Amino acid sequence: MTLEKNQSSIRRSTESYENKMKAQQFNTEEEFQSLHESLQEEALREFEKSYVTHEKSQDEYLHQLEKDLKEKRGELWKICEDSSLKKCEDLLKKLKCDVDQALKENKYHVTGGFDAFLKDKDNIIRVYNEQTDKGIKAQEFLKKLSDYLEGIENTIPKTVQAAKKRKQLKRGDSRDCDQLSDYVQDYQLPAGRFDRLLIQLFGYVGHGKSSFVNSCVYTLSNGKFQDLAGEGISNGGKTMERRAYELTSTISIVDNRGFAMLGDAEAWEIYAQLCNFAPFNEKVEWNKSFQVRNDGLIRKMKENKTPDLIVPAFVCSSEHNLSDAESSSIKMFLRKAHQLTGIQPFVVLTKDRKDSGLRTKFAQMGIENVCPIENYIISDHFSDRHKHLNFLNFLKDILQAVNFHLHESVNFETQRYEWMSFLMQMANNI
Ligand SMILES: Nc1nc2c(ncn2[C@@H]2O[C@H](COP(=O)(O)OP(=O)(O)O)[C@@H](O)[C@H]2O)c(=O)[nH]1
Ligand SMILES: [Mg+2]
Repeated sequence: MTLEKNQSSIRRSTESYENKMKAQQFNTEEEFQSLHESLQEEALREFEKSYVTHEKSQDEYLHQLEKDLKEKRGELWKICEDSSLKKCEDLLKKLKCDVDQALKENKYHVTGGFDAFLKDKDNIIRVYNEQTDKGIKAQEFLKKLSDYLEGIENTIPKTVQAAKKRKQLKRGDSRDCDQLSDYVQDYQLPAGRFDRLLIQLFGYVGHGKSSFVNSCVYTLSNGKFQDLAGEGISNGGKTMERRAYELTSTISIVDNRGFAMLGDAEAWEIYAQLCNFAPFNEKVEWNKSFQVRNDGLIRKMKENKTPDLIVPAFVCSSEHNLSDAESSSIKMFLRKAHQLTGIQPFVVLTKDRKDSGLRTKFAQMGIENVCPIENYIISDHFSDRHKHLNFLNFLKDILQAVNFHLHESVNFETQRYEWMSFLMQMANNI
């Protein structure tokens, strides 16, 4: 009988502890812990008063009660934590969404944008603080929000500065290696909208894509010439993978497997690369089943990654003889690449030969950016001012085309669905 009485006092004390804890809204871990301690103290005292003497000592009961309260504390803590986590995550997502939209619309990385950002930042922090019932994770998520905003705040002056520098590039500078190199090195994309700027190369096997990668890296590095991309049959074989090589912290150039002919399968694969749907550092397969293509698209669609801004660049040897049939399929292909990326493809004519008819052929296709160059190659890589200028001017022209493209306000989400539907439809017909 006394045992039951004592047990029921323990139950009552635990229930009373639980009810009082549940009735309270906590905003910090300290608040939670402090109430727990005072209610635990209260429960122990109450039990002491109601204890009825029997063979099990009061201390043993107190010890049991303490153990029960500790367990209850754990359960209640978990409930508070889960509900606070959900509330804070939802709120953070909503607040970030507004900033991301402003970044996409390029509201901050322009002259005067810094002040606009600071105003929005104050507003966001105020909205966050005003939201009640955020629970015990409120401080932790406030720190996350502040770090996120601070990250953006740090990039704005740099981008605006670089934009001003961009405007300072004068006409004569296209003959000045240092000016051009600074211009390329300092180039920044508006933060938040894109991850990197990628120059995506494609073209026939052996036309100089890997040598072009080596040449661009060499020109910007001021170091020794290196065969990074694997020119010709060095490195044990022809390029089979799509691989990005960093030129600056913003710009990378992407080497590719070359094709023997430009059929639908090859075109599909390159369109997928240009639309942010193809993987890096994997063997490029031209011929794939519908299922494999489809699965790849769906896998990429599920990734929630900041997109790369991709510029198409067709590499073609000046020595190549383009048949009429080839010309017409390349023309259609380049037009589609333009439509998909919003940027007219650049054509790099390697193994420069003054008498090559290709300059005219590409001009007749309506291509404005035809760049005849002589690559630095393993057997001939003496640094040459004229060659350096050619690569630097190519990069400068790319950046200017990108600047123009950035004026358009493109919604990446809408674009992604359009790309996906185009690629699926095309995959159906190969
Ligand atoms: N003379 C000359 N040879 C080049 C040029 N570009 C590439 N090559 C040579 O062409 C071959 C194929 O070049 P590579 O860059 O591997 O072509 P890829 O298959 O398109 O990557 C190599 O032997 C290079 O040395 C160039 O501009 N001039
Ligand atoms: Mg190659």
